Amino acid sequence: MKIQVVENVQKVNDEVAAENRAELRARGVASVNLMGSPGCGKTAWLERTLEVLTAEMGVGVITGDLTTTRDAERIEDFTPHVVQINTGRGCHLEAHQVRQGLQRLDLDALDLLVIENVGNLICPVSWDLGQDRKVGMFSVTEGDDKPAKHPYVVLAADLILLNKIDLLPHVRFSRERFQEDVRAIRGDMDVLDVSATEGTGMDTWIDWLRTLAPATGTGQVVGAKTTD
Ligand SMILES: Nc1nc2c(ncn2[C@@H]2O[C@H](COP(=O)(O)OP(=O)(O)O)[C@@H](O)[C@H]2O)c(=O)[nH]1
Ligand SMILES: [Mg+2]
Repeated sequence: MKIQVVENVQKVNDEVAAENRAELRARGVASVNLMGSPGCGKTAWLERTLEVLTAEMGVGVITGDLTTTRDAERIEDFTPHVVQINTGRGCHLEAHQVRQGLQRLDLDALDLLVIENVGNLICPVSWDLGQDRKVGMFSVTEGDDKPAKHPYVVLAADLILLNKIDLLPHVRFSRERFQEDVRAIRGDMDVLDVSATEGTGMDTWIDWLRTLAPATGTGQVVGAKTTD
């Protein structure tokens, strides 16, 4: 009986995620679900991204956090299109919460929506939100063994960002080992070294986002996946 309940919850989530996906497609908004540990630098990387990207396209952010509005307050300095979702004790965002977020955003003003998931490498992975792409973020301060220990985020992601690369000289971290472990899980996975504080990797990241969400304002989402 318990298993049945869990299955139903997941099924309802997938149905709502499909609605989110359909609505975002219909409104011409590409979407990215950004997942990573607490403190890996998701918000910092988004701040830096918005600094560049808002000059050429409409970018909205839905940010998930247990109890505070601090990330939304940070993002608000860069775009008015931001919604904070508080999950309470929930360790991940679910599609119905994103649905509520979408209802509070002016989708016609957006070309791209980035969803900053709750800081966690496990729970967010299995919950479809209706996004076009999933991005997994690690940082060098977490240690080079994290992809091996959290393979599911690597399996689910379309791109892996390795943040805080500026701190590489100061921490015990083997980029080779990190890369090898990622490739052992997903041979085709791209890993992009980035630094939110230095701006490293920003050009490549912005190009990746541009391909996903060309700033046409005409509702074209290029290469959007039809399924999650
Ligand atoms: N040195 C360095 N610190 C960073 C970088 N990115 C984020 N941080 C710091 O890491 C901490 C957590 O960042 P935050 O964006 O709040 O992480 P989040 O919890 O993943 O959203 C903050 O003190 C940031 O200033 C980076 O690229 N390099
Ligand atoms: Mg954050």
